[in-house]
This record gives sequence, C-alpha cells and structure tokens, in this order.
Amino acid sequence: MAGIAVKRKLESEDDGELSLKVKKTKVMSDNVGEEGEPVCQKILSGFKTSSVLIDYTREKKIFIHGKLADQDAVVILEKTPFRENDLAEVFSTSTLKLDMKNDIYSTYKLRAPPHLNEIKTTVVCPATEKHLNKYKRQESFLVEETKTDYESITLPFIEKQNTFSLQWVYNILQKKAEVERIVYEDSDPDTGFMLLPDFKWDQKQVDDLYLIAIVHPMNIKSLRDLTAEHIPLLKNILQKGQAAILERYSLPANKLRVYLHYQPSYYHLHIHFTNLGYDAPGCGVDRAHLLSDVIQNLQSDPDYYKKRTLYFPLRVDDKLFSTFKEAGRV
Ligand code: M7G
Repeated sequence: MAGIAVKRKLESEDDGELSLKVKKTKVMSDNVGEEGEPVCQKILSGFKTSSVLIDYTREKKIFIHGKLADQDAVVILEKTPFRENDLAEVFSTSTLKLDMKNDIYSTYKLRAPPHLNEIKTTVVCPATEKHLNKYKRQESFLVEETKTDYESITLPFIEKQNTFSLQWVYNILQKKAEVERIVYEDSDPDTGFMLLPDFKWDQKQVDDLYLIAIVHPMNIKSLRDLTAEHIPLLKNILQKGQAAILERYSLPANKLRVYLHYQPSYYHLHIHFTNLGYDAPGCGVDRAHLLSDVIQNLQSDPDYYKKRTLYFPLRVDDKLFSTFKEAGRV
C-alpha cells in the first residue's frame, strides 16, 4: 500500500512531465525547435547513426554514437520500468497478438498505447571524445593510486582540465538549469547543497530512485580533498538529504544507498542517493564509497583521504589511464 501511495504522489506531482519540459527547453534553446512543437521527435528524425557504442540487452538500454546537424552526439535509449498504477490501463487498452499456445501456456505481443510505452531518451550534443569513450564498451583495469600518485599524476591531470566540463553543475548551482527539479536546497556557502534528480532517473517510480546532492563550496574536487573540516558539510548532506527524500518520496534512510564515486567523472563534489533495492550503475565496491564510512574515516583521521592508497577502475581509452601508464603505474 505504501509503495502505491508513493507512486501516486509521484504521478500527481507529474515530475516525469516536468523533467521532459526541462529537457525540451534545454534542447530548444540549444537547437532549432520552435515553441510547442514535438521537439524530441524533430531532433531525432535528423539523427544519423554512426555506431552502437554499447548495447545492454538485459537492461534494455542502448548507447548510440551519431551525428545531429553535423555535430557528434550520443543518444541513450532506455526502456523504463513498469508502473503498478498503469497496469489497469495497460490491460484495458492494449491489443494482443498471439505468438504461440500450448496447453496452459501462451505468449503474445502486447501493443500498449504510446503513453504507456515511453522510451527514456538522453541526448548529449555536441558530444566530445571523452563522452564517446565514457559510453563505449571497453576493457577496464583496477588502478592503485597512492598519495604520491595522486599528487604527481591525478591532480596535475585534473588541473590541466583534461576532465569533463562542469558547466552543467554551475548551471544548477546558479539556478540557470533544472530549477524546477530541485528537491531540496540548503544555501549555506560552507555546508549547503542542492538535491535534485540525477538525469539517469525518469522520476516515474521510486524503485530506481536516483538523486544527486551538489555541494555549494566550489573548491572540493573529490574524495581526495576531504578532511575533518568537511565533516559538518557531509553530515548536513546525509541528514537533510535523507529527510528530504523521506518527505518527498516516502523512502526512509535505511532504504537509501548514499555514496561518492572515486574517481568521479565530474570534479565538483557531489553525493549519489539511490534506492537500496536498485542496482544503480556505479554502486559497486570498486567505485562507490559510502558517505557514512567517509564521515567515520575522517572522524578517526582528519587526513584519511589525503594519505590513503585508493583503488578504482579505469577504462583503457580513459586519458587518466594513459597517464598512469606513462608514469609506469599500471
Ligand atoms: P560521477 O560520479 O561524477 O560520474 O557522477 P558518473 O557519471 O561516471 O557516475 C555524476 C552524476 O551526475 C551521474 O550520476 C550523472 O548521471 C549525473 N549527471 C550528469 N549530468 C551531465 C547531469 C545533468 O546535466 N543533470 C543532472 N541532474 N545529473 C547529471
């Protein structure tokens, strides 16, 4: 019952539509769409596929590289989970085509109305070589990064701006994008953050809930920069993030996985909040560090993350991997 209530709440607030609107506005302002037109349809009709970067048949998700108006683009198509609230409409409005029948067993192709059969679509355009590498299937290796490796290899690499642009993060912090999607905000410059849905989540069901908290302080690149002075910030994010998610989505703290990535893709500190029951991409032990553990480690040693050897996977085409290789560290 509780689950159904949450789903109703999500739908009554119509956040799915909201996220689509935001996406539309962004695409329209960057591209050619006119007000009121079916912009997505128009944009993707001009998409020319170059290659499939990766095809996850089990997750029903495909990453495609192609051209949009002569610019490199990545399009991600993903079939979305079923929603309990839609089932009655699915059964009453869909048509069924029989595939086979044998004794008590039969299989069909069900054709549901388009609004019950949406495909979550993410467009990155223009996509850089880094994006193509990020989404391409490739071999990964576990890398060992000592304190010295961080100072002599990783930090100079980040400072040379070899990493992904943070423009989308600044747009959120300055309220130039995704403003309607903010779930919770604490505007304190030292301990404050913005909590909003990760763009991987379509907000239609809490089963795959995924939010990110982006911190207001501008000088924390990653886990490596954290010291005991950041404990108030981290505790604030954990407590207020959990409370906001409980209030908005009725998901209690003990149903949440709250963690940081190391290495992250974007070097401005952010925390991932995902539903514990959802096997979110990147939640494995090779990349995810539980926020509660991070807080405790800093409480026991203020410079824990400055000193520790950290391990993480890197893909072979990742420039940071080449840099570690050139330094003879892999
Ligand atoms: P990360 O640990 O730096 O890298 O997390 P990862 O992408 O390799 O996990 C960044 C998080 O920000 C990811 O979960 C992304 O899905 C999410 N994200 C990325 N972009 C570009 C956006 C965006 O424009 N809006 C929102 N809401 N989330 C984003």
